Amino acid sequence: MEGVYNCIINAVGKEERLLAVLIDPDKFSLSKIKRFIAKVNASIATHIFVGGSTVKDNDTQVLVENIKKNTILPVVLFPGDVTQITSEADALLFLSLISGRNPEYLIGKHVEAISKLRLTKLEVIPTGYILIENGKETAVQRVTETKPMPREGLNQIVDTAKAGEFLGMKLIYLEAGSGAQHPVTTEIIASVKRELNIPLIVGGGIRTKKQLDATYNAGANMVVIGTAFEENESFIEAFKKDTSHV
Ligand code: 1GP
Repeated sequence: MEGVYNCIINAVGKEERLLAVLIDPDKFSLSKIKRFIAKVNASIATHIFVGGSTVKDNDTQVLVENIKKNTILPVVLFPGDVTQITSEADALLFLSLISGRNPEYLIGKHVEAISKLRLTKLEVIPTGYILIENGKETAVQRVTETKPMPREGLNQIVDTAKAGEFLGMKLIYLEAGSGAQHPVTTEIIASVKRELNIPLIVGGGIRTKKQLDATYNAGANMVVIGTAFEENESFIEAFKKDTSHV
């Protein structure tokens, strides 16, 4: 298999737009999974992300097993904590919260994760994770005890993303936070994208097709949507694959 990261790089090279559906094991009941994943398979989604801020031990593993049984899409862990690492997934976003200054989320959790990762074949993708202020406090902010970056601090956001790239991170993820009131602005996305030579992921608070398109048009290579699907499972049907030319 080519590997999740190489597939992303190839897709970005072809200017394809990637869409990750985020499933939070804490908020998504297992009984709905089969039906929901069938809809995801029929949509333009290219990846399934799994993770949450507060997930009970084992829930992630059971959820990932169930997802894998029902799809060939790559399943990528987007963990809120070390306990969410499970070998059933294809890859792991090894997140460094570079917008914050809490050493636990810059190196502490990473060291803690190694004894688990040694036992898996997960593809580990170093990812610079940047939390941007969105109008209300988010779970990431609470759990990590870090402040998001102010939206008006454009230069600081761009420099942070570039520092992540220079530190060797392979992806940059601009995060407004789950259920954000305001998604990351197109100005921030475009400014960061201009400086980066690695793929850009954007997520948080995207609830409409219009917002999704605006996010891609500003320069996001991959967009992550979770809450909008949690609140209304049928929303995924708005993203059906166009099969008319097949
Ligand atoms: C959260 O970026 C993701 O970490 C997705 O956010 O749940 O608001 O879509 P939403």
